[in-house]
Amino acid sequence: MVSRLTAFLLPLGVALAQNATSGTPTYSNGSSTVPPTAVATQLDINVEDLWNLFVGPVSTAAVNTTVSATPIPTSELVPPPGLAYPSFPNGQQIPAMVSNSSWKFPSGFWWGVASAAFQVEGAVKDEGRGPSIWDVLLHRVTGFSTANQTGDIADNQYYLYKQDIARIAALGVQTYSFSISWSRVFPFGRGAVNEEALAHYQDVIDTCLEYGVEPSVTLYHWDLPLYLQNLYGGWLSEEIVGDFVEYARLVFGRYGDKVNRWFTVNEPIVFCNTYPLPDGYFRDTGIPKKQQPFWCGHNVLLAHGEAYRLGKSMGLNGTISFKTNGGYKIPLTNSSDDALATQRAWDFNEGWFAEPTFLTGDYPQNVKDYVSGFLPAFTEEQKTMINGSSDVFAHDAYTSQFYMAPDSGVAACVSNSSHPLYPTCANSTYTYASSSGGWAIGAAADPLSPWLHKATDWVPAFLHYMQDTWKPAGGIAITEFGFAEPFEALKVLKQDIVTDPIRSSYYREYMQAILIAISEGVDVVGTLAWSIVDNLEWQAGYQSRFGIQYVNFTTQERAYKASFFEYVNAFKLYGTDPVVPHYVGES
Ligand code: PNW
Repeated sequence: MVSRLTAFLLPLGVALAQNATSGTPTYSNGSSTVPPTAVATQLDINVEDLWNLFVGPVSTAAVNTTVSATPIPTSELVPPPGLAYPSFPNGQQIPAMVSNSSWKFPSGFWWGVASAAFQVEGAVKDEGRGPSIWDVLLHRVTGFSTANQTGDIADNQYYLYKQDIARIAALGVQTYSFSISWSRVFPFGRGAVNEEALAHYQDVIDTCLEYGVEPSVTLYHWDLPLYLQNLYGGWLSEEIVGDFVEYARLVFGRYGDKVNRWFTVNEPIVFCNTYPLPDGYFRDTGIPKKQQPFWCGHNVLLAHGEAYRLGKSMGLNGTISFKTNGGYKIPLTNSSDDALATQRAWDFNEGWFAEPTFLTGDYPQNVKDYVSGFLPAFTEEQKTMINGSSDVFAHDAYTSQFYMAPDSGVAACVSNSSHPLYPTCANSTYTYASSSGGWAIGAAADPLSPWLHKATDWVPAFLHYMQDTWKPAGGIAITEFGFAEPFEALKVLKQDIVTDPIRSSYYREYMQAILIAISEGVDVVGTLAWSIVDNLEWQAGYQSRFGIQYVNFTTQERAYKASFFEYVNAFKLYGTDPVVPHYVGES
């Protein structure tokens, strides 16, 4: 018999039958008999089997039913003392210490906090959820996360969402942006629908509306249904396009009348670069490892484009957008090779997805030169479908970075496919050139998030760059930004943890940077702070913390950090629309 454990490695769609006369199994793909070694089976597998075979036992939380919310006591809503000061304002600037009258967030500006299903929900096996690739990565791949921590319980938001929504409502937060777990709705990613999951998200959306918070939904934030990875290689196969579109159809159909802002995929620049997945845990597609991110990107663009067109044809009122990510890219020196390298870095990151969706329906030339060697070219029809398929330029813009040519130069790298920096052929650093003093670009975040430095002084230039380069008709939204205070997980006292000076100044200065850019004519339409609560920071586990609320992962208690007040304060001072707290009780 074909082992159940190895079945996923073999081609599917070939039926296994017992030979009635000899008792030996024969294998048929419907037209001819094939040798047993090349054979797979159509396993009649249920969700429990998927868990048992590929993930194993999971932990469960003490609280495992939905908890009602209680009003947030006024004593918790007292802002902290000032933690940041403007630097040496001269006489003319002194009024700006209170408020700068030339700054304003326009009416209709939307702002809030964000999360993602796998990072906050926990309850991974409850109410029919199927496993995602992340359950396997964190349970089975030793060392994949820093301390081998899993998403099994996380913030238990699957049951605690009412209080989490109440807590942001009490500070007057306007939007909660969360993602739906695809493998809750379709435990196999396709086929049977799990109505319990749909009822759950219905209630999350209704609870937001009840507490005066606008729900905003991302369809895919990295938690690919495991079954689809093992069936056809997940994002590496064009088969995913149809499955993603059916998932979008169901979710748009159920919640389309209540959600104003949709995001299809979160940061394919990141999740496509998680391919190749670790050897031996998932189906091997045979696609060369170096090509895999680009096959993923190809299928993401098709899946997103079709889902966008579907949403529009269904008459959704709200915006539907694609979420890109990445920092501002600054040439390290003014050499022409550093300029070339910087352009290649834009092209192989933001440009890879932004140029097709906003400008041309196809890749930047530098990317095309590389991928045309193996990817199918987009047809004219596909290009038309992809071009113009994002209503807002939704960018997760945390930081900035310097770029420079590889030591051997850009040209030598581009013509050498075994160069370690090929095909991007750009080097990067967070440190100014030694001729400029060799300083860090800004304060470093937690060492477990080494890609992140506070570089808020580059944000106005970055916002201009986005507007000038991709010319989004619906404006720019910063759909994630945030900071991991260094060593926060090592702090012991709650009052020390919630006093987060670097994150606070990050939010203050980031909001100032947006106000400056708006006053200079950049069309910024919204911001989402990452994250509503400390949560599972993927491979960094619970050690690197991005919450603007603290979470005690033993008791699941939450507490506002000083940075949360800093963020909200920007809208109190400079918002056109009032900040309206909801669900505040007696202290
Ligand atoms: C985002 N970079 O990822 C994700 O959407 C979140 O799930 C995550 O928790 C958050 O940022 C904080 O890490 C990013 O290297 C990962 O520039 C890496 C980068 C940016 C965003």
